[in-house]
Amino acid sequence: AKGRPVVISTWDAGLNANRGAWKILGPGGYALDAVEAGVMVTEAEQSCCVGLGGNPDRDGIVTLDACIMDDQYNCGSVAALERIRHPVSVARRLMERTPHVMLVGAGAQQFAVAQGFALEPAQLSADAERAYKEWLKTSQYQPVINIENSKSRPTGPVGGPQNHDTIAMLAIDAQGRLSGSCTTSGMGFKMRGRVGDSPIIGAGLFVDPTVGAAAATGQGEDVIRMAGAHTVVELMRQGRSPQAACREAVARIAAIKGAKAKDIQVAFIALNAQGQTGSFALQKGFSYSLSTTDMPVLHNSEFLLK
Ligand code: SD4
Repeated sequence: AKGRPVVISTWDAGLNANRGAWKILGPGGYALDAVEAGVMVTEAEQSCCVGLGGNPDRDGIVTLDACIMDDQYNCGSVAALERIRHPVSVARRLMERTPHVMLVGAGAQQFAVAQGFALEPAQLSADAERAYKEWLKTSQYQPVINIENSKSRPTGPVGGPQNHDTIAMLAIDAQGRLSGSCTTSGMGFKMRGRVGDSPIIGAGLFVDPTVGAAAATGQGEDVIRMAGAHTVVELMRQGRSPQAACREAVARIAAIKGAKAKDIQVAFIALNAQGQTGSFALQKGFSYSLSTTDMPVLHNSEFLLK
């Protein structure tokens, strides 16, 4: 529906990302441009979990996952992409300039370079280097709820968000066009080649312009197994509010996991075609950033396990 623009994104990193998106949405720009520019802000920040400053896989290599989807069922995705600063832009280029939806690993990097994206040094950020050395002491793969590695990354960037994670963003522009994006370095110290939900259309992100959009963060494997973002959109299609749809999807994951639900975090954000938003998490601690003006507001999400 035509009206005021809205942007919703995951975690506190979403505040800066939303500001980036609003520069485009505020003056009447296109939602797709906004969700790309928005998460590019986070990709460029030094953080544990998004972009080249992120924590590496267990072999010490940073591999990035990202995707984007517009208001006409077009989508693009890259997974296990190395040494490229803005994976979301590579995903968009793939969507717009090729007949394909998804490229992975060396092929994704080859495409990016051919499109003029710079091949960055393979070097880890200082924080990631420290976290990786710490992790190597035990080499245990145990994701920490909410922030897979806040304990190993206590010192965030100066002035930057300390607590952030995968960024997913959904936007509707003044003309009522919906778009979404998602970008991450994935779970810290993951197995080499592991791909999470974030670059998988229908799991980490889904946009149906006639219904709404949804995105996920948290333990990607558990989002993939129930087609998370697509499930949220289908629940909205059946008449649920964005909030109720997110809650029902989280409840489904909790039912699938049973007693193990307490060991993971998953969360969804949603935005319907009328501009209404919702969010729901499995555990306490998920926050999301919402913009309906140029001043983004951080909200604590409702959650299931009390
Ligand atoms: C993944 N969903 O790779 C992402 C990471 C994330 O909280 O959101 N972590 O599984």
